[in-house]
Amino acid sequence: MNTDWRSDDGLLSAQSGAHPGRFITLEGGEGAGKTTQLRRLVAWLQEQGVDPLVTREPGGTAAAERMRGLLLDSANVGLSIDAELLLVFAARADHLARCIEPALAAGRWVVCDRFTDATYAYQGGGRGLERSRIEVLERFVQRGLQPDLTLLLDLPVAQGLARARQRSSPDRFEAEDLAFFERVRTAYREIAERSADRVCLIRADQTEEAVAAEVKACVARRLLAGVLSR
Ligand code: T5A
Repeated sequence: MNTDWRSDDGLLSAQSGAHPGRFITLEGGEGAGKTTQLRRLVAWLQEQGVDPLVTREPGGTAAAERMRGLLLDSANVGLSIDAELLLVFAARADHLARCIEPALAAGRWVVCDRFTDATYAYQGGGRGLERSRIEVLERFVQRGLQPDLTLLLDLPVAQGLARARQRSSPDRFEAEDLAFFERVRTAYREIAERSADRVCLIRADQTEEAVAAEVKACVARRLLAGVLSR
């Protein structure tokens, strides 16, 4: 990913749009095509007159990007699971306070590559952490804030890993075994079932164009109808 994801607080307030802020997240396993679809979605939203803030997790602020570095660095192979979970939420707390919440408060749309569903999928499903421990931190850090819409790109694990590994050398997560990623996928699919009102499950084993068409249809149906009819 080459995009500079850091937010600039001055820019956020200067660019607040006329539409009420909406919070969209993209989720999925490794190599599911989130970044590819995020770029397409943002370009399409701009055509519709919505200029969203584009960000990612872990990361999105200078400090959270440094925490991302710690989380992804293969040198930290022995990092404890609790430390991993706390780092994920420490990064999220900074990202929310200094990037996402000010943008939403200013009426701006936010499109974010991964959010807390990834914690339930990777630390909960993949690492086997109890859901209740994640819920405590979610309540503490998010104080009720949830995405308005989550686009979950679902792909067989082997296919996603092949795509991801073709592109770059494995980070600390990508070095996990197949069973880890099968648990991640199962956890994501369970989230989609449990939160069907928020999550759109999209088959990602299609062409980029076909996936993009489903993404647009989902956003138009769930979020844009009110905006376009004004
Ligand atoms: N993490 C994150 C946690 O453990 N807990 C958390 O709470 C959070 C927030 C972050 C890591 O952190 C972990 C999970 C992750 O391991 P990341 O960079 O966000 O890392 O996640 P990755 O999945 O590693 O991101 P990738 O950039 O590798 O995958 P994407 O974004 O899903 O895929 P993308 O778009 O880069 O595409 C990958 C390749 O596939 C091709 C693309 O051209 C590219 O080469 N591609 C397609 N090929 C064929 N058909 C299509 N439809 C295609 N779409 C894309």
